[in-house]
Amino acid sequence: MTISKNLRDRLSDAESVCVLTGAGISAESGVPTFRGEQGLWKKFRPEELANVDAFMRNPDLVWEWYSYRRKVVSEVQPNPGHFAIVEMQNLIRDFTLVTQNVDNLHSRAGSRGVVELHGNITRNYCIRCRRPASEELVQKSDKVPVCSHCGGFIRPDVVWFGELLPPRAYEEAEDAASRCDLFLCVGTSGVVYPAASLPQMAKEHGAFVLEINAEYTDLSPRVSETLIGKAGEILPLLVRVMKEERHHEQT
Ligand code: BV8
Ligand code: ZN
Repeated sequence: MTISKNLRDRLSDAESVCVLTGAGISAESGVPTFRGEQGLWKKFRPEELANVDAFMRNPDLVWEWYSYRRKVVSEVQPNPGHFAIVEMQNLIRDFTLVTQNVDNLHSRAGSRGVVELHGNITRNYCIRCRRPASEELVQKSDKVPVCSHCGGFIRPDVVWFGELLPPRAYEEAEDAASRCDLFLCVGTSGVVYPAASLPQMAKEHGAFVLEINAEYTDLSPRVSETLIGKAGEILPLLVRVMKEERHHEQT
């Protein structure tokens, strides 16, 4: 993979970097993506399961889907793509990682202050009193558990379709996107809003927007450059170039 002169300069000079990740960065860890050919789960589309109505209509089915996904993410490891982002955070003073993923793999890899736009599947809470549910209550139930305090259903702490993103998280993401001079968009199909509006926001504020994806996406026509390939291979390469360029300047 050749790194263009333009991108090399950006990697060398960037003072403020914002990274947006989607399911593609976890694919090499073995976590199925949403809209890939292997699909996430049987015949259902995420939009049909990841919403409140589906949960209220059939809480056990939705709970089972999340229990399956929790089990998958507990059995996999972060991959070189996640670790490269940790290294990048150590190189850049003003660095923000924004993720759409709920699999907790960035935090497990060592990323600090991860902005979780769509929540985190390892956290659950009561829909009535909103108390956090204990790990052992969650683990032992294959049916939807009920809150030991008020009897309400327990749900995963993720943002479902039609639900607002956590306001503070989205604000932090918008701030980072509008002040960065380099925006990396990694492993996302750019289908889900408002997360998918962040690359455009960065570009409008003058950032160099680099897309890294296994294929071209809806975002591709609107970014500065697209690198086609695996995040787990491209991100370590970018960090190597960043180190070379910056070490070079330091000497
Ligand atoms: C809201 C948590 C507002 C749950 C998720 C019509 C037009 C525009 C918008 C809408 C619309 N109708 C409805 C909306 C709004 C809706 C939306 O955007 N819908 C889409 C489907 C059209 N958005 C919402 O509802 C949001 N809320 O807007 O509220 C509001 C206003 C007022 C009042 C009330 C509400 C909430 C959205 C959050 C939904 N929750 N997840 C869960 O996970 O169970 S979204 C879900 O999709 C995941 O979080 C996931 O991260 C996200 C995005 O998917 P991607 O990450 O991009 O994954 P995908 O599989 O699509 O793509 C993977 C990519 O990786 C591919 O491109 C592939 O090529 C690439 N890849 C694969 N392998 C690799 C790779 N790349 C590199 N290396 C590899 N190895
Ligand atoms: Zn409760």
